[in-house]
Amino acid sequence: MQDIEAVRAALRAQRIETPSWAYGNSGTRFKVFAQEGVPRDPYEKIADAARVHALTGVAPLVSLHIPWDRVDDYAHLAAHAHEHGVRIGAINANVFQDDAYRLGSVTNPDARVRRKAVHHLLTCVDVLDATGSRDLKLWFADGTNYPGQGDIATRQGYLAEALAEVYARLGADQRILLEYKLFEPAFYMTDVPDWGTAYAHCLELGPRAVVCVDTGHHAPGTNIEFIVAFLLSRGRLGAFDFNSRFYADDDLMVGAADPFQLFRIMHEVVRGGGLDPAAGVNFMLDQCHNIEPKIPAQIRSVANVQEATAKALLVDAEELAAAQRAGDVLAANAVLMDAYATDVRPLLRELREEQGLAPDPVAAYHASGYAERICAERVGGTQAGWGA
Ligand code: RM4
Ligand code: MN
Repeated sequence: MQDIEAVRAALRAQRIETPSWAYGNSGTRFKVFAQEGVPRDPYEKIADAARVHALTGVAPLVSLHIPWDRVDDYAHLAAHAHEHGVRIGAINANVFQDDAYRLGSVTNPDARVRRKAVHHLLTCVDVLDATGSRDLKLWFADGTNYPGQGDIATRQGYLAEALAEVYARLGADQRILLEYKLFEPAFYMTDVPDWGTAYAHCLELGPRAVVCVDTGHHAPGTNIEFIVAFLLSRGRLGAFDFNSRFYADDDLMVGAADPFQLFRIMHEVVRGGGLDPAAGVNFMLDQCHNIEPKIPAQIRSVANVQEATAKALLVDAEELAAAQRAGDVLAANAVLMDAYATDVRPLLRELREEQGLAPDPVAAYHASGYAERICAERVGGTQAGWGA
């Protein structure tokens, strides 16, 4: 039997970070459907993130994307977050939306473009300093569309050089989260396509370079929990970008497409000690809400992560280990399935009530009048979206 008090304590301690871009307008390359009440600037995005935290009690951090969330005074933005009861989390460096990056950013064949990209990454470290953030998240859209377009090994060298320069600039408590992605926007070859490449670069850089696993960035059928278990065992699992995919990088709500996969991932996290804050795993969401209302979708996503975590915590580790030692295949599998089949929603409702929160945060959001208020107040100006 699992110690239920330990399960409760672990759930109370878990923190989930929400992304500023989830609150802005988003869509596909076919259409962006604007929504009423969407934030016009990073200050309003942070206010929405703070709502999610106020209702869930476990989401006190919000990631920024630079330049989407560019402001003149980042310390002021951090103070605004603080006033709203949240903090700035990971800083996502965006080097994929400037015309100069057509052939890549840090792996561009032109040294001047590489310099421009590295300069932006270094500027993002300044943002970390100003906001007190720990993590610089690097995702590169770099790659090639056609065989022969670029030299793969040369580009790996450029990547290593750029990463080394940024790593050298980090403060003692700051980290690089290196994210990988199988394909898109480059379709033939991507410069950081998989966890192995990210891990190899992190090893070369040093202990404060760790891998970010975006759950949407794998080929169908990939055993993501293996990747999680491996990286965690080597001290290199830095963060998750949680979301759901049916086909490619769909960025849908975490736990929506395959809640069982999310459970299996969280089982490896629990098993490997990744829930302990000392392990340094940052549980972030990287989602876009194209057709559904954004704030309740974030609340639901936070709850989905909590549910998967609760189920993973309920796995009877001793019984599982005993069945594995005995080679009892069916018993071992049953231990996992029993935990997965448990309805943990009553437990989570109880934990929320203990904290003085409403047991159903989505219902509480709808009852709060916040949605009506932002629709009435946020009139005029330019709504935030990709690129703003
Ligand atoms: C990328 C990657 C990054 C995210 C951008 C918007 O595919 O997942 O983490 O910041 O999209
Ligand atoms: Mn991501």
